[in-house]
Amino acid sequence: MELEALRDSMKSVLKHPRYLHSIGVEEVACDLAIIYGCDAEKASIAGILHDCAKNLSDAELLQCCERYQLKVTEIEATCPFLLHGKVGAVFAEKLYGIEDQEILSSIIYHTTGRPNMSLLEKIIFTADYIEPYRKPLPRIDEIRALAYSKLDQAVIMILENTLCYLEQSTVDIDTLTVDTYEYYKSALMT
Ligand code: DGI
Ligand code: FE
Ligand code: FE
Repeated sequence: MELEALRDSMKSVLKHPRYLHSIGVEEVACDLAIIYGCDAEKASIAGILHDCAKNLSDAELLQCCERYQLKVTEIEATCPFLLHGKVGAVFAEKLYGIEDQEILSSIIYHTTGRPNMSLLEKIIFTADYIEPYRKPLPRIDEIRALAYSKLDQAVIMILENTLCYLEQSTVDIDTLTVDTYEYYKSALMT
C-alpha cells in the first residue's frame, strides 16, 4: 500500500489521538532517516504503522498471538499490551502488504528496543518517544536535540526515562528493555 492509503487505514482503525501520534512518528522518523542516511520511505511506512495493533484489547492481542502462533513470553502474558508490536508486525504484513523485514522488525521492537538495533529500529524507537503530539516527558528537549545529532545517546536517555518510570510503578519490566539499556550504555563506554 502507498503511504497515503496507509494513513487512511490508520485513520479508520485508530482512535484520533493515536492516529495523530502515528502521523507524528511518521514525520519524525522520515526526518531522522534523512539525517542518518536511512531509507526515508521505509521509515515513513514503519512510523505510520508502528501502533497499528494498539486498538486491540489485552484479550484480543493474546488471541492474535495464538492464531498466528507468536511466542508469548512470561512478561508479555502478564502485560499483554507489550504484544502490540509483535501483533502489529503481523498486521502490517497480512493486512497492509508490508514484506520488508526491516520495517516489520522495527514495528516488533518499537516498545522495548533490543540490543544491537538496526538504524531503522533505532529511528522508530526514538521517533515514537519524541514525536511532537506526545504529552511532555522528562528531559524531552534534551532528548530531542540528541536524537537529531547523536542517535545512540538519545536511545540511552529514552531507556533511562522508561526504566525510571517503570521502577516507580508496579508493573513488570521486560528483560529486553533492561538488556537494551545495558547494551547501549556499555557500547557508549567502549
Ligand atoms: O504505544 P505507545 O504508547 O506509542 O509507545 P510504546 O509502544 O513505546 O509503549 C509505551 C509504554 O510502554 C510506556 O508506558 C512504557 C511501557 N514499557 C516500555 N518498556 C516496558 C514497558 N512496560 C512494561 N511493563 N515493561 C517494559 O519493559
Ligand atoms: Fe507502541
Ligand atoms: Fe507509538
